[in-house]
Amino acid sequence: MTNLWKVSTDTFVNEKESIMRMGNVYQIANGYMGYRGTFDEFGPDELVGITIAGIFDRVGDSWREPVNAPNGGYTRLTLDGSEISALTSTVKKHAQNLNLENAVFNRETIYEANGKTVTVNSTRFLSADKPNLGVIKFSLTTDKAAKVKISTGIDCNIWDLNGKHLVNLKLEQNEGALLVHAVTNELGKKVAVAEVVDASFGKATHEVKDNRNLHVIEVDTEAGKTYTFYKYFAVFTENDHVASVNEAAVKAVIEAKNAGYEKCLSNHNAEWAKKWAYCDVKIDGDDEAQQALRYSIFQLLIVAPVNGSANSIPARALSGQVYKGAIFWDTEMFMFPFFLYTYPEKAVELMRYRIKTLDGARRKAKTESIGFEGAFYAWESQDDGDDACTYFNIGDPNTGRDLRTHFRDKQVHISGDVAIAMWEYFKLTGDDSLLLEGGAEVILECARFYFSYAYFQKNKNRYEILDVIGPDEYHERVNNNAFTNMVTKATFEIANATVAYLKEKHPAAFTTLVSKINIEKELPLFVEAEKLLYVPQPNKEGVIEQFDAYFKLRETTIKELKAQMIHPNEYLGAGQGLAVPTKIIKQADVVMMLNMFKDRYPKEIKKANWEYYEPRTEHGSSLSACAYAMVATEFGNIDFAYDYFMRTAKIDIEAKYKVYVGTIFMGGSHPAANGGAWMTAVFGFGGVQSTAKNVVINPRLYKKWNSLQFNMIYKGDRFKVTIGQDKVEVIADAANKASHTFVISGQSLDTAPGKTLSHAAGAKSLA
Ligand code: IFM
Repeated sequence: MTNLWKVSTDTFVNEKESIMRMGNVYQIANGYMGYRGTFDEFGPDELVGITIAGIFDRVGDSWREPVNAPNGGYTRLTLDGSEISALTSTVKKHAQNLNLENAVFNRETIYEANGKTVTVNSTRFLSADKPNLGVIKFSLTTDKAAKVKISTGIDCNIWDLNGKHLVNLKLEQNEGALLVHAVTNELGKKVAVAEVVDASFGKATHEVKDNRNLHVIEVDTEAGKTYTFYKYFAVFTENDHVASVNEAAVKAVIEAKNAGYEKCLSNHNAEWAKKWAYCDVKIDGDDEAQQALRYSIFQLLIVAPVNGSANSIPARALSGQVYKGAIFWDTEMFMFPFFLYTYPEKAVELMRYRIKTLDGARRKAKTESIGFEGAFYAWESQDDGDDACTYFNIGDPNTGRDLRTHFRDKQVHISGDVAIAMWEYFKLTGDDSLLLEGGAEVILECARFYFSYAYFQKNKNRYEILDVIGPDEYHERVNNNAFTNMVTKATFEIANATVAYLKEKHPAAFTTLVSKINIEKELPLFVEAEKLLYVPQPNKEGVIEQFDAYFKLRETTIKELKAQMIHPNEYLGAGQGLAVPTKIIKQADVVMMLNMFKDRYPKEIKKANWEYYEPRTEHGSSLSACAYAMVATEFGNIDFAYDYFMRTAKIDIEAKYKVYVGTIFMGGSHPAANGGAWMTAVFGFGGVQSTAKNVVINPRLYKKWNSLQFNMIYKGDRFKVTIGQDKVEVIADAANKASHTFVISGQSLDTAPGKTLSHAAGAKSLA
């Protein structure tokens, strides 16, 4: 029987691409750093990466990207003088697994050299309890007596896409621990890695060789006897606000060593048990879907920002430096809902990140294009909120030339996406503290940006949003993109609601804010803009035109278009891209809007647009499938929804995604799709929609599923919801503070603390 809490393989394919993909599948992380699923003996060529969240660096004119730390998990052996490595030795047997329950990676490999075998078993985790800490248990067993040399320590040969980010690297020994410290190239930020080893069977000597800071232990092994040692490594950077990163790193590893492996592991496990207690989703009757969804949730949990860090989650999470480690709309629109419903303290960090980077968004508004007011958030946002997206963000593999893309200057929906998430947090938690600590300022500055961007068409008496890119990035510089206009309208609504709320509940804070950002005179304009902002409406067939004159574009099929490609990685948008003059779109756009604003459109409109746009959608972005899946559940195409749900949920566990767009390498994990998988399960098949007033559940379970069970938080109170084929059960936690209204299949019910509510309505009864 498949263990649905484990991902495993007994195959090792000694090829670069397979090693890269496996590095993603088996990665571990703890919000502070990610460690790719590579072997102990691997180095930069195998893309070993310990990517640190929230610290970025730039070298020369290359792209700015997150910093990878020196690898404190490094170990290499020789057996009777021969190097042991999966790359060069004979691998007799191999097995590896990732335990989703606690983010522990284990590999066991039997190597053969000189007529002898050595079995290497190593287990590692990044502490969920102490975010700077990594812990490894390493064992080796030879089948015959042998001379084994163990070199273990910190490898400073670092995998970088646009590095070398660490300069003035010093390799030292300090209080029995190895220490590597350096500063980042651009800002001179201090980074330190310490490592300590606990081996009872041999004496370690210190060696610095080939840019590695090592303990060397030589052992004459007895046949069949297992030799085990433990490694503790810690990464600290100046962002940790400690007096000395060097001292903090050394202290952390010594303390961990003193506590011991088992204690570190049990503390780590206790944290993981809490995470799953809040966040697991159970699908009864479909093991494949269960495992894929659980793996998706796992991917989100491992990269949830550390409390108090005000960090966010990059589009390729902590799987490396791909996409510059930047934060896109992916976070607010695809990952944030998961945290908001299950783990609000992490949702808070994601929003604090946007508050922290508000000044960057202001700078961008002022300097982008003709210059605007307010906050224009970075399309690719890093630590300071300045835009890491370049004007030439993709290379053409046919010509080798850089393509001018307008992602940075025209994908203006990003600001509204931020404002919407900020307001959702307030709506569903009822907690206004985030608004008061900067969220309201973010919202008003986003509205201010849109007002300065909007164009008033006098003859039509309406505001229009011109010259933008919607989610479909194949069509640049279009006018009145339905998605963008709707997001803009929603931003004005939210800004006006924020003003009304603050005036009523926090008049002093409101006055302070209005005077701080000098916005009083503009507030009535937001009210007018909310009313007069144009949003494209359905035509007589019910289809909403994606942007002005989209319907006039050339009709073709994805097959026809792809047949014209000269290079398999060719980008279909930008300039002369093949999709540009056609109706083929990259990803859900109108359908994304219908999903986001589901209350505003009837089923028939959703169906008409879904049927119109689906054949024209390439799903060239991992963000696309879940939007189509969710909208399909709304009008009853459950089989299609299921296929697209599986596509979304399996993206990272299967790792069959494309790894190049144009000339740009983008092989990493897909947390937005992972969030999309959770949303499709809970919002799509579960039919859950929370409003400021109540929680609505209109289930439409997939036929194969006996039940879907998940936890959710609403207004700070916890619920366990089980949706069966003909029954919905809601258990309100006994510790809840209030009773809330759940509207299940149209019936309004109250959930008092500790009460179990059971309602005879499920997918079948609705069908
Ligand atoms: O944000 C997305 C965008 O919508 C499509 N291209 C990839 C980006 C990062 O995932």
